[in-house]
Amino acid sequence: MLLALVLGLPGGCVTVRLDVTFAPGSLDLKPHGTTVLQDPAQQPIHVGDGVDAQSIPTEYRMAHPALGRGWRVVVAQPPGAAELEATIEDLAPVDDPSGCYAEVVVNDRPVARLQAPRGTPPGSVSVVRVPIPAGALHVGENRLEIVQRECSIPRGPDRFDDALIRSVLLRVP
Ligand SMILES: [Ca+2]
Repeated sequence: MLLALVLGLPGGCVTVRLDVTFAPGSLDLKPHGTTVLQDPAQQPIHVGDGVDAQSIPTEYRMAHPALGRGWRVVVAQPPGAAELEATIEDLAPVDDPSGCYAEVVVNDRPVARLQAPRGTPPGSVSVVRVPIPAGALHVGENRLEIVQRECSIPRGPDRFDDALIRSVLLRVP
């Protein structure tokens, strides 16, 4: 899976992204309706630093997960605003005492935080919807990522929350 960290760019140069694993290939954004980035029937993806990750089910838990998951999304015509719907297990809630959170990043720009509702108990599965502003996606290939950000209150070696991405949908009205 680490091989997926190496991204080929147009022009033949190669950059290495250390913290996000990209899904193989690319997906065409449907001009209207739902584009499936991560199908709930696919193997869920453990993201985080792998430290204090006991709440991730053992069958999906990785010793060295990537901090995030990315997808390459090809857009044929300029889209308006879109909505991202993510189903994530053990996502840090808004009132997480350690200040951990996940973020949606489009073409290296943070566009929204992904947080479970206040008071969500650890281990819960949350469905979170956030807007992707018009202009964030451009015509051509885009990189959309869900990334764990460093917790604001240190917990020893546990610096990033661990969570399990079960599905990711992109909706264009
Ligand atoms: Ca962790």
